[in-house]
Amino acid sequence: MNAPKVDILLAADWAASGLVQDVRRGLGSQPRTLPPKWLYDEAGSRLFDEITRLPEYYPTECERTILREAAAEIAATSHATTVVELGSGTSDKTRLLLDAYADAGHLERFVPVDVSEETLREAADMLAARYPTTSVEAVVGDFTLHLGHLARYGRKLIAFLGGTIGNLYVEERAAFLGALADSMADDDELLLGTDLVKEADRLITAYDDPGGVTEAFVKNSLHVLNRELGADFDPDAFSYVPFWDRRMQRMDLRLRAEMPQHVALPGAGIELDLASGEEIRVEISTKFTPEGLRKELEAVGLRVARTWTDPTDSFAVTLARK
Ligand code: AVJ
Repeated sequence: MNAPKVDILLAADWAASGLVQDVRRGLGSQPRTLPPKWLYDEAGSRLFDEITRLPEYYPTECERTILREAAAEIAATSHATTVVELGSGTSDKTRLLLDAYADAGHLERFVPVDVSEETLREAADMLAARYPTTSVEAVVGDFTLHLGHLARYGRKLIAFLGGTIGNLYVEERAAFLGALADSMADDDELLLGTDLVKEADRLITAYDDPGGVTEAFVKNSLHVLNRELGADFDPDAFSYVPFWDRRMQRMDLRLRAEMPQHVALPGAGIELDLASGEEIRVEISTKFTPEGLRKELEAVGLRVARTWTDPTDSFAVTLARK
């Protein structure tokens, strides 16, 4: 069997030192924020997986519908022999794409990139068994830091699915897309999944499911801080506040302190005094229009070759080239 290779690009202290930095910078200043990558420890990855199966959370099914329809065409017109997936998680929907490439007969290598080593190892084993003639070369890495690593693969399609790009702030997104374009050779391709702007009701429901799975996912960030930094957050003292920021066209997911709180985070060497009603932003999820996205891609020298949307126009998958 073709045992998967797993390359670890994250330094042993990546989580420790990165989390400390992010916590000092983000929680220590106003507005208080925490980058969403810290949501994906083992429990968080499991909760996110559960979110993708909620009826209220439409993006996963919409993107799956699109990939089911578009995969054969993408594989048939693509020259790629390597498929890279950024933020690959379980690579669940990606199998539709990999199946199509495998059928088209030119998939030499699959490179899933994710920060979660456990999730990645599990996915890599499953994928290596499913695609016996494809070399699975997993990378434990941070897609905002390790794009340079990808330049070594020629003729590649870089898939960045699920709408994860929506997690980045405007400036971060521009820097990320620029670095992504830099890592691409002239005939490389980008396949980008983005959630689309839509009525606020539908958006809010998708991020505020009645079963509370999303709330548990967002609150898990406090458990991560308690465990990793010896912090003493009381997750029950916070309420979950998701709202649609119309001006910035993004969902803004926050935790609000329901009473004044003093929190020590010894691992980061800081203490916080939170007033009653004070909020911590744990995640943003930006929504796009096809036109806005086209402009952002063009700004970094990428041309849109084709955009697919699902029948409800909820989600888009865009194929772009240099
Ligand atoms: C994984 C970033 C695409 O923004 O919809 C889902 C994360 N957070 N529900 C999203 C998420 C709460 C998700 N992404």
